[in-house]
Amino acid sequence: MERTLCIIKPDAVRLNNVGNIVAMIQAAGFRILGMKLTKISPEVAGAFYEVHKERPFYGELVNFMSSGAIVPIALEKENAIADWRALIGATDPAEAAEGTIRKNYATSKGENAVHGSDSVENGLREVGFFFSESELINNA
Ligand code: 3AN
Repeated sequence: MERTLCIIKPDAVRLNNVGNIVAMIQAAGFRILGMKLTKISPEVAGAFYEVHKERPFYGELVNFMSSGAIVPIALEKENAIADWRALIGATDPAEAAEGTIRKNYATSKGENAVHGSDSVENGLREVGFFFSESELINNA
């Protein structure tokens, strides 16, 4: 079993797409271990995206991710990392395949509806960033 962190980003929350995205998550067979509606400060967003600190879009990304409510969701599934990235689609919604979350709900490369962890190691680390182990429901 692998874990990945989904974050429903402020654009998708503002457009009332939380329910639609959760429905796609559940239809694809992911188990939801934890889910919360929250808002993060620029400092917390900056810490979460620390790996992108040198990228030109870092400031924009931090501003966007702290601009409104987000919904972090801890997901578990066999092959969760690759399967979640396949379900969310390409970073740029213009390149995302039909039937993917970003194709359906993302507006641009920066405001692209959802986050997904990029490795098994980062999946565990990122789930831990938003959830303590005692908050996760492991026996549903
Ligand atoms: P992904 O989210 O598909 O793993 P990454 O890891 O390349 O993509 O980028 C992390 C986040 O940074 C993206 N989800 C997106 O919000 C933002 N981002 C990536 N590329 C750009 C860009 N060219 N302009 C603005 N924001 C970007």
